[in-house]
Amino acid sequence: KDIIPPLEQLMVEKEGYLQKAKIADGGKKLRKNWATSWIVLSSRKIEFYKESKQQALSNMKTGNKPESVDLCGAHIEWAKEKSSRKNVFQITTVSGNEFLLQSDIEFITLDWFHAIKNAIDRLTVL
Ligand code: I3S
Repeated sequence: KDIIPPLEQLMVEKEGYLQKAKIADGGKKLRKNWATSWIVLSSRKIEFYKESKQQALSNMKTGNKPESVDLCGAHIEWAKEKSSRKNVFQITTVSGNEFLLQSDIEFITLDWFHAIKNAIDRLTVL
């Protein structure tokens, strides 16, 4: 049978490419490994795709799943000290996953930071 998710979960607020490095999983530190990710922000979650948007869309048929990050209770902060790169911010989830996100282009990074922060703040008020 079809399961229809609530409309708000389907609403994409922002999507695009950023550099991403996952640095902790469930509180356990991981070796930093930067890679380009296609990122989709909706009201409650962020999805990280390893591949390009086009590849991701064609992979959906084969059931290739993105990494999904629950924004409920998550934290976002600038993380200058975590990398030699510029424009780096960190998202930390309730489950103890930590992600660094980065772009060399400042306004792109700022747009993403504020879009994600707004989503997190809205979830906190609810
Ligand atoms: O915080 P670190 O350990 O200096 O991060 C660098 C390393 O993760 C490095 O990989 P290796 O662990 O294989 O040496 C990455 O290639 C670098 O990009 C990391 O530093 P930056 O400053 O780029 O985040």
